[in-house]
Amino acid sequence: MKEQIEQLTAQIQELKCRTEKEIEDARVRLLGKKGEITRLFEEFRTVSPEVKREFGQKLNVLKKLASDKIQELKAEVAVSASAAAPSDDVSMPGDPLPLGSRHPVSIARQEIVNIFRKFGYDVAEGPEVEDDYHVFEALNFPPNHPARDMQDTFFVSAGHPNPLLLRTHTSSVQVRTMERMKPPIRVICPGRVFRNEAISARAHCIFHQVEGLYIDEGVNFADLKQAILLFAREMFGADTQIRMRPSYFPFTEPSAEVDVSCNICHGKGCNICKGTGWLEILGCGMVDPNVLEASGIDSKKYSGFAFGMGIERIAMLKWQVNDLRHYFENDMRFLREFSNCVEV
Ligand code: 2NL
Repeated sequence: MKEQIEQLTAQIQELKCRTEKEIEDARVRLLGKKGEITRLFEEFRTVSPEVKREFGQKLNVLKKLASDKIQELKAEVAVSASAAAPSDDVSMPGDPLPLGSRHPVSIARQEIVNIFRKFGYDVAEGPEVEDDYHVFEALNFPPNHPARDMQDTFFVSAGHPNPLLLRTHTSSVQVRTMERMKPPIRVICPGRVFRNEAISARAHCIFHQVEGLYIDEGVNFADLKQAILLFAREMFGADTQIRMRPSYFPFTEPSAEVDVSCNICHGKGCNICKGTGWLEILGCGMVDPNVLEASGIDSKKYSGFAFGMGIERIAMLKWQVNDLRHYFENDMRFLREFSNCVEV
């Protein structure tokens, strides 16, 4: 028995395997139910009591040697298998990242701006925190106009002769453009505006506007009407009609509100146009001479028109969204509806 133990010890120390199958065969041959070491343990039961202790220890050492060797061989084969495996193919396409999409207000703004860029307008931007002068004073707002009230405007610093406030329209950007440039001026001003209003399906305290301004010698109301008609046809379709209703703004005279023919019912009357066949899209007018003069433009030589529209409102009409609050709540089910809309 002693010889057998020595032989097996040498054999195990020398043991070499190249595959998992060879390791498993060796394990079964040594430690399996009918394996050589298992058989020695059976034989051990019959040895004389004087040598039992000696052989017991030797057999335990042998069994441990065998199982350690099997583990060691398994680890070696695993390492060489991974080294031999083909390396990662770096030319494989990567896992796609889920892409977000443009917000509908952003898509509508881009469409509006692109239409006016085609007409030759430049784009101008300006600060959201403005002063009273550029938002109200230079735009011919009388001193006690309700828009100048805390009720309607968010003030940043009050009690100052020219307080800071959050702009209530982007006209202030056009005022800054008139101060900086000589006519001809053709400019479009998209941006975020703020009004102290209760939030509802039709109003929000933060929303977006595009305003436009055109100043040159001899600009008249017919030019304004044609610019708005061409814009409406680009935005809502080639068969769109417009109508103008007299209105009032402190900064334009005369002023008008513009409706487009309802692109849902084509004049028959539906719940979007409330049975009228018309939808209001913007306000406009001829720039008041006081406004031109306040920014250093000679109102005897130059005239101009201006217009302003709410982007959310245009986007609601274009995509038949019935509640403005959808644009601010970031509900993914709503936003995903626009994932295949791209600007023109
Ligand atoms: C509306 C109406 C309007 C203007 C904005 C403007 C700007 C300057 C001079 C004169 Cl610098 N006018 N802007 C004119 C008429 C209407 O907006 O309903 N906006 C949502």
